[in-house]
Amino acid sequence: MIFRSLAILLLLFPVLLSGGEKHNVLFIISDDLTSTALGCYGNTLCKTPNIDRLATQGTRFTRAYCQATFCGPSRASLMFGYYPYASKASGYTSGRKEVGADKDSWAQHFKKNGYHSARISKVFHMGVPPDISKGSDGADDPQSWDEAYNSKGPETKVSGPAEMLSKNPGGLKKGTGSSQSFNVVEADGDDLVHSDGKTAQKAVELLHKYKAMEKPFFLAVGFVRPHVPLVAPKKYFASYPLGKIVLPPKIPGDQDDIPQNSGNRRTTANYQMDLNQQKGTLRAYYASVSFVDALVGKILTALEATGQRDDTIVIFTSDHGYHLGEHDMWQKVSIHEESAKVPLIICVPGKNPAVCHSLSELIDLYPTVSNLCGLKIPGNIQGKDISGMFDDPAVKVRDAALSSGKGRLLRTEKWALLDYGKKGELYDMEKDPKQYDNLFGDSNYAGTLAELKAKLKARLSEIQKNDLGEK
Ligand SMILES: [Ca+2]
Repeated sequence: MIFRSLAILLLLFPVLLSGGEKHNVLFIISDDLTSTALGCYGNTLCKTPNIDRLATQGTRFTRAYCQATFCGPSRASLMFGYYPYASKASGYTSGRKEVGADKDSWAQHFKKNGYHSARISKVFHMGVPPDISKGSDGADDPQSWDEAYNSKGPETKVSGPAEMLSKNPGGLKKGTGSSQSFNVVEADGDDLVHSDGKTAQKAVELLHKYKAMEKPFFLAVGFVRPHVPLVAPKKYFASYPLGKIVLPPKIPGDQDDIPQNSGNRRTTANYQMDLNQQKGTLRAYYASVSFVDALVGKILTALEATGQRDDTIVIFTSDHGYHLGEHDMWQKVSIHEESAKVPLIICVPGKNPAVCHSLSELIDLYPTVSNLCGLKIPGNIQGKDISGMFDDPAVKVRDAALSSGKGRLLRTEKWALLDYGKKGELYDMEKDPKQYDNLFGDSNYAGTLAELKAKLKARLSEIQKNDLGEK
């Protein structure tokens, strides 16, 4: 009996030594994708069968928030594990310069711990479309990867019917640029004409290559749609005739209690869009989302076909959300729910499918996935390990999520405080989940407001105290 136990222990020894299973990690990040466009998050028009299927196989998080509502700082934060306040990586950088050479990014941490790490296309910040048209690295962090690939694509230079759906490109003040304008192209040709099509093809190729590899892999795949320009193969537009498009309800006076600032200025009025242009934008956004969905499907099929699905953690998310006409607002940068919340689906081998309503943040990915793969969590990164949620989706790790744009968002289960200093917005998310009734100036809620402001202040000071310390 003793001998048998000893023999079993000896057999288990290598597993015990490794401190956990070395699952592969497949991290798929979309760009500017709001959860509200996905079937699994309740959209009844936009077709996303592959992402919906993934959601039924893993844990779908309904209250996951980005740490910044635009590309650069959100990606720097989730990849390095620091809040933008702490790292000061608030612009279009990788975050490397700000956090310093001695810190390891999420991918680099895996690379240093026995993983083969690879990037395809936009993971750290890239300018879309300029870096995509050139096939350039953008604000990459080369030390994070064993191999990295860019996917050059024609973007708006592709052939096919094209239109511009805002009379004031960018929707901003005159002369502030047009990189956020609603340029639409129903492109001729197939998926492979485009950057994202090439990205998926490269991912499929690497998954086949990795099948024979001894090391586990950390493969990060970035899609650039549905970021503008809204360019996708024509076939994906076919499901969305303009007559079928339904805009969010237009509530008279809805804009009146939203403070005007640079985060809130991408409105229908500022973009000068008529109803057909608004619907056309939504239609092209949905086509772009369906395009990404089809490509996610191709990658997951390859993961299965190569027999690696059962030992791979699959993550699907976006760098932040997006407005599609709610409050007559468009785009990102606002810190309202549509812009600050992200889709987040994580499939962990051996864990049951679930829907998790607990608050979580993109910054939690680094420590959580490290723990799930048996890697040590670096002591000074600022996210939290939420891996307990895969065993029990009712587990709570945070009592509030924190995001930022022009201002700061503190999101508890019941309240959303959008803090702009003297001005702000306060919403009862249980009674008013669509954020129509701003209670910020309502004296009946002065106590609640003071409590939330104190909580936000404490949270920010805690983050700053714990900034970029020793590993
Ligand atoms: Ca983005």
